[in-house]
Amino acid sequence: MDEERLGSEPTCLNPFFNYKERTMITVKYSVPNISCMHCVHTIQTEVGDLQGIQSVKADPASKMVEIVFDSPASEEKIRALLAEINYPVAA
Ligand SMILES: [Cu+2]
Repeated sequence: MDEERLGSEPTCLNPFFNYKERTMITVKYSVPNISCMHCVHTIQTEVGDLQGIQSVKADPASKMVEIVFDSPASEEKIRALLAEINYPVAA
Protein backbone atom coordinates (compact mmCIF):
# COMPACT_ATOMS: atom_id res chain seq x y z
CA MET A 1 0.00 0.00 0.00
CA ASP A 2 2.81 2.38 0.96
CA GLU A 3 4.75 1.39 -2.13
CA GLU A 4 1.82 2.20 -4.38
CA ARG A 5 1.26 5.52 -2.69
CA LEU A 6 4.95 6.45 -3.08
CA GLY A 7 4.95 5.34 -6.67
CA SER A 8 2.08 7.60 -7.60
CA GLU A 9 3.53 10.68 -5.96
CA PRO A 10 4.91 13.39 -8.22
CA THR A 11 8.68 13.46 -8.58
CA CYS A 12 10.39 15.46 -5.86
CA LEU A 13 12.74 18.17 -7.09
CA ASN A 14 15.22 17.63 -4.27
CA PRO A 15 17.79 15.22 -5.77
CA PHE A 16 18.80 13.73 -2.40
CA PHE A 17 15.22 13.04 -1.34
CA ASN A 18 14.45 11.56 -4.71
CA TYR A 19 17.46 9.28 -4.51
CA LYS A 20 16.40 7.97 -1.09
CA GLU A 21 12.86 7.27 -2.26
CA ARG A 22 14.10 5.36 -5.25
CA THR A 23 16.40 3.04 -3.34
CA MET A 24 14.21 2.27 -0.31
CA ILE A 25 12.81 -1.25 -0.24
CA THR A 26 9.70 -2.21 1.71
CA VAL A 27 9.19 -5.81 2.76
CA LYS A 28 6.38 -7.45 4.70
CA TYR A 29 7.01 -10.68 6.57
CA SER A 30 4.73 -13.02 8.43
CA VAL A 31 6.31 -13.73 11.84
CA PRO A 32 4.08 -16.18 13.77
CA ASN A 33 6.03 -15.82 17.05
CA ILE A 34 4.86 -12.24 17.61
CA SER A 35 2.44 -12.51 20.51
CA CYS A 36 2.53 -9.23 22.41
CA MET A 37 3.95 -5.73 22.55
CA HIS A 38 7.17 -7.06 24.11
CA CYS A 39 7.80 -9.06 20.95
CA VAL A 40 7.09 -5.96 18.91
CA HIS A 41 9.54 -3.96 21.00
CA THR A 42 12.27 -6.61 20.71
CA ILE A 43 11.89 -6.85 16.94
CA GLN A 44 11.84 -3.09 16.48
CA THR A 45 14.92 -2.63 18.67
CA GLU A 46 16.97 -5.49 17.21
CA VAL A 47 16.10 -5.00 13.54
CA GLY A 48 16.27 -1.24 13.95
CA ASP A 49 19.91 -1.61 15.04
CA LEU A 50 20.93 -2.98 11.64
CA GLN A 51 22.61 -0.45 9.40
CA GLY A 52 20.36 0.75 6.61
CA ILE A 53 17.04 0.12 8.39
CA GLN A 54 14.65 3.01 7.91
CA SER A 55 11.61 1.78 9.82
CA VAL A 56 10.22 -1.34 11.49
CA LYS A 57 6.54 -1.85 12.17
CA ALA A 58 5.38 -5.03 13.86
CA ASP A 59 1.78 -5.89 14.63
CA PRO A 60 0.80 -8.59 17.17
CA ALA A 61 -2.74 -8.87 15.77
CA SER A 62 -1.74 -9.74 12.20
CA LYS A 63 1.71 -11.09 13.22
CA MET A 64 3.17 -9.15 10.34
CA VAL A 65 6.35 -7.09 10.28
CA GLU A 66 6.82 -4.30 7.77
CA ILE A 67 10.39 -3.13 7.27
CA VAL A 68 11.69 -0.30 5.11
CA PHE A 69 15.38 -0.51 4.37
CA ASP A 70 18.22 0.53 2.17
CA SER A 71 21.77 -0.69 1.56
CA PRO A 72 23.76 -2.05 3.43
CA ALA A 73 20.76 -3.87 4.94
CA SER A 74 19.36 -6.75 2.90
CA GLU A 75 16.49 -9.21 3.11
CA GLU A 76 19.05 -11.92 3.83
CA LYS A 77 20.47 -10.03 6.83
CA ILE A 78 17.02 -9.13 8.17
CA ARG A 79 15.75 -12.71 7.91
CA ALA A 80 18.93 -14.04 9.54
CA LEU A 81 18.60 -11.62 12.45
CA LEU A 82 14.90 -12.39 12.98
CA ALA A 83 15.72 -16.11 13.10
CA GLU A 84 18.57 -15.44 15.53
CA ILE A 85 16.31 -13.59 18.00
CA ASN A 86 13.70 -16.35 17.76
CA TYR A 87 11.26 -14.58 15.45
CA PRO A 88 11.82 -16.49 12.22
CA VAL A 89 9.93 -15.43 9.13
CA ALA A 90 7.26 -17.97 8.11
CA ALA A 91 8.14 -19.92 4.97
CU1 LIG B 1 5.65 -11.00 23.26
